Amino acid sequence: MKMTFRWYADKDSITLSQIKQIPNVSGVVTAVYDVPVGEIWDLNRILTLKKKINESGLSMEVIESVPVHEDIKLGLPSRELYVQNYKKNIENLAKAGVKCICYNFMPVFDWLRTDLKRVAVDGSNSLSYNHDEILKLDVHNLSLPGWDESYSKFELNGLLNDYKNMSKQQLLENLIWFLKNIIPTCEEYDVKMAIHPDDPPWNVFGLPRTVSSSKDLDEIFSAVPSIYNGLTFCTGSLGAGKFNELVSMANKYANQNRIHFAHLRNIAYTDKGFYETAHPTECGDLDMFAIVKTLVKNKFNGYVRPDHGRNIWGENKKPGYGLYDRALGACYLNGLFEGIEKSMVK
Ligand code: DNO
Repeated sequence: MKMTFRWYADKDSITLSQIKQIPNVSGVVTAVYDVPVGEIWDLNRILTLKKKINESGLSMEVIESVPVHEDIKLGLPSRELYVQNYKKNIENLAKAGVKCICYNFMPVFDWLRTDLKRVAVDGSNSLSYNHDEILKLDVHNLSLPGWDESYSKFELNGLLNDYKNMSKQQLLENLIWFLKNIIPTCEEYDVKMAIHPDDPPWNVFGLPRTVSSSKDLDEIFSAVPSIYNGLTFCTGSLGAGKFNELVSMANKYANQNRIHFAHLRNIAYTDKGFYETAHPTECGDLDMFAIVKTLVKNKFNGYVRPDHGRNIWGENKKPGYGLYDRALGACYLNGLFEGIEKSMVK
């Protein structure tokens, strides 16, 4: 596996040299951030970003994300233009040596939590989700942690309305249309697409979801069988749904060579949802050891990153994306991979 670390480029208060000092991290996962969704990323900007990262001794082989324009998810006629732009982005990223693109197909919100700073008994804080709190919200007057800056109330109401009558099946068809259009470009330029599962993996505010379960993934892969149509195996997102059997999913999709990228993090269930914990198995409800063991057993050779960390040791960074706890997560995961790999060779 190739251990990476998410870095929000110039907007990130964490530096490349700090990331380089985390043992065994070989690359960053990043994006060109200030281009409106659906537009083309200028090749020179991509190359400048890559140069800066390479000069710090790190690689830039994974992009998270190239966002998909809502018109594609909605299946509007303007999707024809946006998909051409998406293909151009794949081509430009390939020219800069990018090998894998993480993206999602969630309408409107690409993750949802009800609290970005749930305080634990040890004083650390992390993101959490409580379904009762979601149900209490007025859908026409939403204010959600982490999203208030992204949409005005007017835009949000418009988008929610656009999706009002869309079924899960229709959203899936729109995803398949998108994949059928872009995968030939991915094959030509050797760039693997890694779809991020729904987070959380159930419908919220009546918005359809189509990447929540093993059944969903099977449909997506059988509709577009190319190996370039793959998965970001996000344990926290899939694992939030207790119906998802993570070890058997890891087994199935690693065996099919579909897992191009793994987001490895742990969560703990509550009566009404979940909260994010430190990475080790004993800190949450996901068996990180069994998941990693299954990946190794299937000769998984993709990219990995520690996912959301807590804010610890007085750090007060972007929720989920501080330095300290993600660095601890990377070290823990490195240890798991090394231990399992070496014991399997014996
Ligand atoms: C949240 C992330 C997501 C992810 C996108 C991928 O922390 O896991 O925002 O980057 O869903 O497109």
